Amino acid sequence: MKLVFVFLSFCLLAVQSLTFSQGKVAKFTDEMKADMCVKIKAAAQHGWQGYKQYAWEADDLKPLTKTSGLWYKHSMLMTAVDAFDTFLMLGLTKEANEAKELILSKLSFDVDNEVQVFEVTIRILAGLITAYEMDGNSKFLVLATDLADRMMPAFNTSTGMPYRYVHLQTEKVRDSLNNPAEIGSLMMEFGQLSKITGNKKYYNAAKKAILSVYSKRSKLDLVGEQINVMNGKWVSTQTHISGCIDSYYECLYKSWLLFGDQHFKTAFNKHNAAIKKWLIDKTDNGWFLRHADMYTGKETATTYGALDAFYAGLCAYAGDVETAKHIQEANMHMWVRFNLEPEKYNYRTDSIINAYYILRPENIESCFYLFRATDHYEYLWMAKLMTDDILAHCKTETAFAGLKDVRTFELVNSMESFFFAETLKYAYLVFAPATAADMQKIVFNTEAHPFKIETVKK
Ligand code: DMJ
Repeated sequence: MKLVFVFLSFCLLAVQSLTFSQGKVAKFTDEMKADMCVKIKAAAQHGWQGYKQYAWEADDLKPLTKTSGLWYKHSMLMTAVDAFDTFLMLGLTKEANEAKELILSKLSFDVDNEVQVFEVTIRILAGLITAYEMDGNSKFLVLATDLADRMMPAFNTSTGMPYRYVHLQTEKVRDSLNNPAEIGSLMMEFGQLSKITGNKKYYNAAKKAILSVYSKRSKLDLVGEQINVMNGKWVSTQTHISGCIDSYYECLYKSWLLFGDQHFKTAFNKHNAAIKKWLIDKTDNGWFLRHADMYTGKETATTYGALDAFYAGLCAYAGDVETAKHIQEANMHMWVRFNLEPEKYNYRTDSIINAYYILRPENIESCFYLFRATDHYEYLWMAKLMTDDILAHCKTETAFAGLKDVRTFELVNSMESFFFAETLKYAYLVFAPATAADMQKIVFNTEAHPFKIETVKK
């Protein structure tokens, strides 16, 4: 059995390299694109149906036990808020109306919840801002402003970098050991709220925070993965582009696009040059990114994974298609090597470190940016393969579930809200007409909520 499995994996890899590396990529027809869009819309409806049936008003659905899940004491309607703008972009009007009705009738932040600033900002605050921008109902903006105001005490530190947790009623803050991703990724949401409301305090607080991280970079222009927000000292000097750092880089570039503030562009350019110099590891299977020490640049691990896959898309978005292409080759290798991509993988020893797959979007997200940058069919084929794998192996009777182990397809009892916000959205947008997401007019936050570049003030 094991031998058959190894043989099949080998064949799949061989087919993959023939399909994607010869420069002779088969045409992806308009009919095929339309078919993919239909499938993805049906998947979004299936997942939402499961949430409605078994987890209505909760944060998320536990798809295997058919029960509901809460992040904190009181529901923040994580799934509904994260999914709303995806339903709008996919043209799922009924589902969008159901989510809107639920949010506007039930969501309140005057609750006894201590929340993680980063997660609640990228999912809930962002979802409410885009809901306001796309739908126009001012109640979304009232909710967004209330939430942001309740989180503002987190920024009250000598460095300007926020605490990780804040209580929504008491303003009590907790956990001064934060990381660049959780600090820097607040810029787009708080900044956009300032643009809409005309109140600069959100923009200023988030800008001070992200540039404070930048000011702590090493001489190599790299940052570590954990920092004390009280004294600005690095607690971990490990550097990479994975979790804890990833969206800090992403948000610097995107904040420049969104606000036109040169500080962000300068910071992104410096960091990006350093990433390319110190972290890119060119292998026969594509370009991976290593872990290293931020002060010496010395390699500390050859670990890569599902989260790292975003960087190909970011490079393509920032105009460096050549680098993006090679990294996407590595992303694709990681995907087909094990049926589906694992959370963490040692690309040098070719072994899995963490075998789970929790419906993450980054690899398909990179296909989206690369297709938009090149118009090359190969990124449609890649996105199709990934989407089909997810639909085949993660679909349950009630909704969708992550995998405990990508080698065995054993399921895990979780359907993350980013499956709606990001995975299904990027999958759909790769195949949909370009007008479905006009990238001259919007910038996606790290959770794929589309912020308008020109915002009409309220
Ligand atoms: C999302 O919440 C965001 O994309 C974040 O930046 C990283 N992790 C998840 C998706 O994998």
